[in-house]
Amino acid sequence: MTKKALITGITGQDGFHLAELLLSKNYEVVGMVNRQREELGNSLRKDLPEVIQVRGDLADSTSLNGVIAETMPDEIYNLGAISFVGLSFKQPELTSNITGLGVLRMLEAIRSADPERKIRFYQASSSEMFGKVRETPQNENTPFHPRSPYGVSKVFAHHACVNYREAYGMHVSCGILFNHEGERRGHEFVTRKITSTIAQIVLGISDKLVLGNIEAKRDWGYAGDYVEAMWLMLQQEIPDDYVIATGETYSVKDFIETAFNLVNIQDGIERYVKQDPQFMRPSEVDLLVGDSSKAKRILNWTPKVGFKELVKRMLINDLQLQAKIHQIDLQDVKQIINLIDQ
Ligand code: G4F
Repeated sequence: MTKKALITGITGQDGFHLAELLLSKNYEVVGMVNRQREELGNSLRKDLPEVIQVRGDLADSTSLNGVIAETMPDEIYNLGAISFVGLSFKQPELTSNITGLGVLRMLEAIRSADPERKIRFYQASSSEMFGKVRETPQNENTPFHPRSPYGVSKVFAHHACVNYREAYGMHVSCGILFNHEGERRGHEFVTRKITSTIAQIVLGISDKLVLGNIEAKRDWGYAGDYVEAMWLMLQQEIPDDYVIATGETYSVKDFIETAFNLVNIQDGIERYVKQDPQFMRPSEVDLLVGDSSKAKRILNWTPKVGFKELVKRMLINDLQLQAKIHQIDLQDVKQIINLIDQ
């Protein structure tokens, strides 16, 4: 029988990869889009026309009740959030409302629409919850110490999920996902900012890369690998929480150096990187590295794309994109891409 999945945050990076995966598994995929994201919804319609789009907003329980009652999906993946940590310092209330309370609204809507507890719910928890880390590497039992309004909201949402699982017997699983990137990453995130600016530098369109703290270390994986873990979590009879990570950590500086090296630019950091305090955060997460051995043991999940391959994919994608935007002959760009791909 065809399964039906509802995805919130369908217009984001993970929403796209997950929808693609579920469609390949013959799911009927319903994506929830809010009014502010209508334009992105239209472009998703071109890329993935099979996805049925419904209007709903995590800030509005009435709309959530309606979406769930109308669709009655087998699985719900809650990827919707204000997901940019930097912005959460500027809009803490909005972030708490969507990223934190929005999850409670979803849980309540499911609880009343599905008394038989048939719906399985996935919550996008985050490694930002570990914040000022208490141990390294971080696993499912590491205490939380969030360092941003975003992290605080994710901790609230995570605890609400655990509570609804325990109190009402709901099938709720949380994926504590470490940073995951790729060709569809938003330009506000550091990896995409780096690869798109370096692509511009290579093509002579830009001459500087302006960043904040480049010493911060992250465990960076590929988004396409991580959505598979989300799906695997909801295929388990017993709901649970899982850390999803590569187990390797690199600084922002390492990311920049790797990207410059791939296009054969020596001393790229000295020549092009400028620091601007506007990109610094009032409190920073200095080091993240995850231990995903539980996911490996129970879900049989391991990441496939390594760090260098991730940087390569993002850089090639941005070179092609920038060439198209600036009407640069693709033949010239192909030579650079061949160099990267060696
Ligand atoms: O790319 P970022 O903005 O990602 P961050 O803050 O680690 O959060 C991402 O991963 C989380 C999982 O751990 C998700 F929950 C969250 O939704 C998001 O996907 O920043 C990475 C690092 C930070 O330390 C930041 O201070 O890069 C540093 N950075 C330095 N210059 C910068 C910049 N970040 C951004 N976005 N822009 C800069 O110019």
